[in-house]
Amino acid sequence: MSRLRSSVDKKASQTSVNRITRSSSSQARTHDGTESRAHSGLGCYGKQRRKQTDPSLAQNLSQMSVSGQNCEGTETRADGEPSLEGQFFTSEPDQPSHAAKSPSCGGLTTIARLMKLGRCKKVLVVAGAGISTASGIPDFRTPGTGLYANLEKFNVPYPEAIFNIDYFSNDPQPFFSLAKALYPGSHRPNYIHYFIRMLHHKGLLLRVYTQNIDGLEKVCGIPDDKVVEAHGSFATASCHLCYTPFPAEDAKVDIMNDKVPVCSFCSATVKPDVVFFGEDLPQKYFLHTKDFPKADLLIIMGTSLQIEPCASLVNTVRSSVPRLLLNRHAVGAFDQVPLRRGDHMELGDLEVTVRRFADLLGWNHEIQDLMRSHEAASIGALVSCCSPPLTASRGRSSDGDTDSETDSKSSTSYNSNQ
Ligand code: CNA
Repeated sequence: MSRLRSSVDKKASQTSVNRITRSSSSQARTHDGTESRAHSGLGCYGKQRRKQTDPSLAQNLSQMSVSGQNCEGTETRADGEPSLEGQFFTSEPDQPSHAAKSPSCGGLTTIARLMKLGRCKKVLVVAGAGISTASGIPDFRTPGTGLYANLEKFNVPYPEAIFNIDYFSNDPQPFFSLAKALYPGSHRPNYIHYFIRMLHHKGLLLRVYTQNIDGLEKVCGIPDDKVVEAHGSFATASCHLCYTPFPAEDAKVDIMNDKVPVCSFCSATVKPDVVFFGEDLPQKYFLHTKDFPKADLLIIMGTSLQIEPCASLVNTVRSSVPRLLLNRHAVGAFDQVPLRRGDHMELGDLEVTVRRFADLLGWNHEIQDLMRSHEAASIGALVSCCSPPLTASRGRSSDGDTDSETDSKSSTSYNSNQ
């Protein structure tokens, strides 16, 4: 079994061979508020948190606009050859978030070239909260806008308490307050989600392993069997004590109306099946044992790689497999010198980066068409109360045929070899 671990029990869990759990590495903030990995063993995130002058989450959400990228042109050398600069560069851990000024650009061109040469046909994506910030959902750790910087309103003693199952057992309100903001339905997928769907559309996506709980990968039309929601989702709910299933819609109605959903069997609190620290990861997560050894490209996007076991998962592709990090900062193994051979990164705003990636691949117009048609169909479906579910709109999209083709290719059980 795999479990989600908090930083506090990470060491203990490393000695466990049978259970993998979600964990978050210690992390400190530098004087300028940016992320920096703390190797000192400091575990109490809350003690490191600076007092925020503006606790308004709404305002922070509105500030979460896409910022410009500062490395234009680096990946488009005159000779059209990929620059290798990125392979040997890693940003200082305490560099400000506009680290894209660094010479770490170039990874995109290299990977796009490999893809165009047909050398990447089993692409794995490991995604985190950074892919959804452009949809207006704050991540955890971005200074100022991240949820960890805005926890005053949730009244928790330390940030990770909000996803701590023992804490939830005593006081579910902080999580339910957060859940109200995160519940799928009020946010739409953005260009990045549709880029991943385009990987699928092109028949290149082996699987996306997302740590997100917003469900936007599925909302944008990536079929279920191509998505591993490693930290669960709001799609189902159950009793946090006896695991008796509870209708997810009823749980949502209760939570949205500030009522605590209660188990009909044991009367304990029901929670959406979002994986908390100390809880088992979904069975589907174990697909990684088949997927990662056969991947020929790994794209890591929008994650701080601070939560186990996903953080370590990225190290399980074969050593010859190229890995591309798309993030605002260098994280995990990409934050070390020298970079592993075959590692590339492109630092900066993710949506900007992914648009450039799509341009290099010649996919931009297709993605925009796909996005337009899918979003239009989805809005149409929402407007009409009798409409079919959002995912059913795929068949009506302009790319319906091809997507259906790849969908049917991929619609085999996730236990298949794919
Ligand atoms: P995190 O620790 O907050 O890291 C996010 C990373 O993305 C950071 O390195 C950011 O710098 C980077 N980032 C954020 N926005 C952008 C951007 N626009 N451009 C480039 N980079 C950006 O979140 P992780 O995903 O690493 O941690 C996993 C946690 C977060 C999981 O347990 C999730 O459940 C949880 N989470 C999920 C959501 C969601 O479902 N959308 C939102 C918030 C937290």
